[in-house]
Amino acid sequence: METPDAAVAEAIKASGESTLEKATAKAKETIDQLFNVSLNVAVTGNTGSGKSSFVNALRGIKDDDDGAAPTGVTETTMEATMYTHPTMPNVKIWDLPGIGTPNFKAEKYLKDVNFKNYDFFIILNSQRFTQNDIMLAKEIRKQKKNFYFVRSKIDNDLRAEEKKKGFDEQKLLSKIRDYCEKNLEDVGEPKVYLISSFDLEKYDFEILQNTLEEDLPDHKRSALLQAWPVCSAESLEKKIKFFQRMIWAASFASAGIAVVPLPGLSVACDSSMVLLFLSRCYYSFGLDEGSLSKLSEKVNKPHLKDMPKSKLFAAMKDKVFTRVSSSAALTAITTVELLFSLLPGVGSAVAAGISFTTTAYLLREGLNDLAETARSIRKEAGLDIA
Ligand SMILES: Nc1nc2c(ncn2[C@@H]2O[C@H](COP(=O)(O)OP(=O)(O)O)[C@@H](O)[C@H]2O)c(=O)[nH]1
Ligand SMILES: [Mg+2]
Repeated sequence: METPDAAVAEAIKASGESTLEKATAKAKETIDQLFNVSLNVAVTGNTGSGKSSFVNALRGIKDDDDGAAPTGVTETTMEATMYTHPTMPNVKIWDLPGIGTPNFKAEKYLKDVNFKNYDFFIILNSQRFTQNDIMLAKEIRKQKKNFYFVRSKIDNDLRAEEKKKGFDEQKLLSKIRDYCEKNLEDVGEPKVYLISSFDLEKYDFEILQNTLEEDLPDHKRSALLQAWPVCSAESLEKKIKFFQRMIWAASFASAGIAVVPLPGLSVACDSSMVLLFLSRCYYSFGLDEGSLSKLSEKVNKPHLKDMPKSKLFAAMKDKVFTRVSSSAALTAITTVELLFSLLPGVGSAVAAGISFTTTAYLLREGLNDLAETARSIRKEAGLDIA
């Protein structure tokens, strides 16, 4: 490990600032943004187009999980239903009412659902886009918000055709995409993303993610990167790099800057910030119980859930009970435990007063450990060819 001065100097350099004071001030802002940034995603479209299923998919939960948006039911309210992201309370996915009624009025609809609340809209359709979709998109644009057209249930279309002679998946996908886009010439030929809520690893889900990242302002992009489900090896690596870039700030924050990222959690205690940071990584990489059980069901490998993993992973798995990172669950892991899991041989005397150097080291090692675990699970699941 480096000497304390070297670690501090390195963190200042990573901050892009020239002095310790400026770096700590920037760290406070960065960490505050990391933990508290809000994002509101509106999911709209016809009744039956797959809105509620898409909402659940974005939240990384199964349709029959507790707290899932009910699917396959006819909507009866004209109100938007809010679903918080399971691990980021400030990220909210809104299941909007269906727009399929014959006398649909886009302007009134947007007013009714409080359109100002949303960062962007996703307009779903499982067939061809209709006049209502187009009217809605135009009205959203008029209100200076972004919208994205998503053609849902694409797995159904493929299944219906795959037994036919001469079936070519790429050709069929292009055909559907062209058909939908032609249908939308009226709104300036926007891109249409083909998606199956049952398999986010396939089709255009990742392209949609990349587009959203490009379109969102910096601070919102951070929420998206953390909350968006892992849908490819690349998207996992992007998340890992994102958290790596935050380590300098988390190190300063752990060193006692007055930041209170969650109510009731004192960051005066060095380990809270380290744990909070690592728990964000843990959830963001899809290592929590809910995500793993969803994955193991999908690839039909029950053992994935219980794969032997790192000591840090085990320490977090046993202690982080709820999917929302609550302060109570986090403080249940003690500094000593964390140190033992990451730095075998470190005694409790050291744990009593961990230094800047140790904190920075813990953050880096902890992140690497979780990243490796996430990579090996993807490999074992057969998602990435080794
Ligand atoms: N095959 C397939 N079925 C889907 C998909 N998304 C939704 N569904 C099904 O379509 C039906 C309507 O979905 P739901 O999410 O309730 O639509 P909503 O009325 O727009 O909220 C349900 O039976 C879902 O299981 C998908 O991506 N693929
Ligand atoms: Mg619904």
